[in-house]
Amino acid sequence: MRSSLLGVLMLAACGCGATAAPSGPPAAPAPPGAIDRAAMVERVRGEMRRAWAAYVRDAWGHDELRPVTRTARDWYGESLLITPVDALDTLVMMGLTDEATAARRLIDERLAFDKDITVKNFEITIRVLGGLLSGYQLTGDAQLLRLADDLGARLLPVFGSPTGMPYMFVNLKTGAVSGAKTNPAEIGTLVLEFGALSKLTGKPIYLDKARNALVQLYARRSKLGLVGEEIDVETGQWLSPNSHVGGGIDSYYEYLLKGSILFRDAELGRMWRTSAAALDQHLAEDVAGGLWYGQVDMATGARTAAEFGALHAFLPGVLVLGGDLARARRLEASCIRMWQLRGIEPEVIDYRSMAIRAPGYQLRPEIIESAWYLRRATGDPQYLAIGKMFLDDLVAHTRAGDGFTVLTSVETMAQGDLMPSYFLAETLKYLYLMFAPDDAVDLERVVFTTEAHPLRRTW
Ligand code: DMJ
Repeated sequence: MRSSLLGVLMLAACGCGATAAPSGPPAAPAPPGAIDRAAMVERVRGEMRRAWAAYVRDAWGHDELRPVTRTARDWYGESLLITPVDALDTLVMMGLTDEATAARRLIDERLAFDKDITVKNFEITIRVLGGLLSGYQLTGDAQLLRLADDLGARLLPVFGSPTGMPYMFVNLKTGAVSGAKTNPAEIGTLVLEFGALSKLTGKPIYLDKARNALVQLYARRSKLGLVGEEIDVETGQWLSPNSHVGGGIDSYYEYLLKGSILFRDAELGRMWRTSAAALDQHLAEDVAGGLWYGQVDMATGARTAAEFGALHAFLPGVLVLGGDLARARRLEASCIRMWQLRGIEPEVIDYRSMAIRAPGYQLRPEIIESAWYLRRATGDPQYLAIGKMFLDDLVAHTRAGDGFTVLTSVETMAQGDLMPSYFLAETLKYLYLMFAPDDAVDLERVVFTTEAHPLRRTW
């Protein structure tokens, strides 16, 4: 079903067929003037169609595809259809109508949550709850909202801690919770999905619980305005003072700002501005003319490391949304430098020595997402050239059969064997948006979740 939200794009037949290139020194981006946006839209759309077809052929009905061995992976022994749910809105947005219909039918007919499995609340919220909600808004299929409501009710027990901050895990059948030691990202990256569920079902409890968790976490920030890496939701005590914008913390900051935009929530907006000022003051660091955000002790501000990586690369996009274009541009330039070290970004580098600390690449979208926000906000065509570079490099190094796979090392380009669901939900979606006409998405009313699910303010 074609999206009423995203408008009709002029899309023709698949233009896929790029072949693997030999690895070598990283390529420089093409001159911006040479980018044919319509042709790039077709290329990305072709890659999506092909990767989806690989999932259908080798992992249909399962959570994720292992594209090298052409086998399937289920996270919890039985499938929650994570890839179809995560990918549905991308298929709709790209106008891949037959594929979207097949995904939607599979979800309608087979997805059920009355299962005796213990799931990670954060991952199931961002991938499954978020995917059901955006799928519902894009297709009008009421079964998707019913499923979201059922899932939301089964996840709610996580908020039953003494502090109101969520436990990490919950059993979908029994409601038993576990995992009191958790982190800001898992606590603070729920308000968009739970909040939208409240607005669409008329049940305020979801928004109330998720928003309170965010407020409780913020209330425990240090005197410097920073949060640490690990906290106990039963005692409210910090277990790690390590403060940064990478994995385990990242999307907490993202949801302060995006929650304020989607729900027109002035208090969340103030919380974002206070936090962003603390990040700029204590984490940001200029090294050889480049801007980076490293690691400090949340209480003292003492620097503990100078590490940056693929997950940190969400920040330029959020800075764009927050109105700080200058920092966003400079930080994205650093991210691109990181990508060009080897022609694909590593998971973690030391930005002072530019040494690679963790060499894998998990098919992550963040650097592309940020480039898209910058392209939209600045109109600067250099981001189109950079988008093409990202796609060329992905095709050259991460294509596996008809799918794409993670790399165990960007130094050797050795491939692992997994196509994470977010590659279809996020990585290919942001590449598509990079080249698609800007009226494809109305950013005045649509907020993309951390998993790139577009939620539309209809309330
Ligand atoms: C996705 O599941 C989400 O973007 C999350 O916020 C971070 N990790 C992956 C992508 O890297």
